[in-house]
Amino acid sequence: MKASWDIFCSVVDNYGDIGVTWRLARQLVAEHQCAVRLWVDDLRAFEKICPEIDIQQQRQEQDGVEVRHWSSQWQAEAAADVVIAAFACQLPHAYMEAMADRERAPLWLNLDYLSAEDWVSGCHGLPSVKFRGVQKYFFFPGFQPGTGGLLREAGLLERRRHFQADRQARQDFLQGLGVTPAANSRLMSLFAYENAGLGSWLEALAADAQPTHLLVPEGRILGDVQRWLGVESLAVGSLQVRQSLTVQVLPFVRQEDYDRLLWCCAFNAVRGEDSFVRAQWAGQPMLWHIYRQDEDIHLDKLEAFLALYTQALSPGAKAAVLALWQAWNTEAAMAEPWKNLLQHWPEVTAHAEQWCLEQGSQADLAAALVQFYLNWI
Ligand code: TRH
Repeated sequence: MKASWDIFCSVVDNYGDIGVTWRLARQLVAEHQCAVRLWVDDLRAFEKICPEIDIQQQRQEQDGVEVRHWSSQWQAEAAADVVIAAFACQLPHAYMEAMADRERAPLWLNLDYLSAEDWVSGCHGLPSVKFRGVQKYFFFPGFQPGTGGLLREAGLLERRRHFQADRQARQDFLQGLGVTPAANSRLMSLFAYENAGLGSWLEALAADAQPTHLLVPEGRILGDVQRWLGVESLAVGSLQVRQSLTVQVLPFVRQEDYDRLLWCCAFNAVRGEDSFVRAQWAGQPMLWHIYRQDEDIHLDKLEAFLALYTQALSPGAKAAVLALWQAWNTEAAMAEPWKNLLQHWPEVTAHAEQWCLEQGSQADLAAALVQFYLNWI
């Protein structure tokens, strides 16, 4: 009999919570034949990354996943064999009682935030709290052996390479979004939180000898883009040219298309957690805008990732990547770090693919979760 899985997703803000859990739910169904219910408290956020979601439905099926609206009026439900609380969300009390009432207790996991910090492999898989005899465990995604790994669907890297090698497929995809970059321009994407450093970066791109076509999905960074352009409004579809720089605002696309967008670009600025991982699978140079946390603790996470990511780079390229990422995440001036990165472009590009290969050789997060369950029973 198929193991049943319940994944609980509380959308705190943005799209990372639903982005990660939706990906995981689909993969468990498609690749591990699990019966998955995904409980989501904000179907509107879900709809943004998966337009088929009907926000009126309490219960619907998408890609083999039973999607349930997790509303404040909890109806009694039997607990599944495996229960995942994503990002430390609090399960309904009645559901926890149902877990404890099962003849055989379920495997209860907290799927944590992604971090490259050293302590992660030491804490991955450790027991956490107990509820009426039901033990909860920490499950940490990560980049190093001994962690839960990263979400990566079977065949993803092959599909990505195939697409990147197919000029027509890329062209068709971009045309579908209304994007027709000039042949000699550098295509880049920009998905980020508000950032006061953006203006100096756009300035440098505009003054560059090589043209840049910058694709900006609608979202939080648009205000900064608009200010720099000096325009009254900036809607989806807007296209603005300033010297060498073309800025184009894109609609928020479905999750699969966002992958393709990343695959088309020579450089991707990403944020949060899920787009950050997807940019790594794109095998192209990237820039991460990390999700800000109190007392700047996110900067430790940033440094931990950078230490790993830049390990194999030459001293010059390493310094260039560090300077650019640190400037972006402290909202400092971006022009000099960007120009410096361009000096190391071939090395940084080759390294992005190498990093992707290394990460891709490890077990993926869904497979690691299933293995954890099999070991546990
Ligand atoms: O939206 P985010 O900023 O989410 C954040 C982070 O996960 C953060 O760690 C968390 O604490 C906070 O939410 C609550 O960035 P992230 O993680 O990249 O999620 C964005 C999702 O949106 C991702 O799954 C990709 C998807 N996406 C689309 O589907 N279409 C688009 O056009 C774009 C730009 C993104």
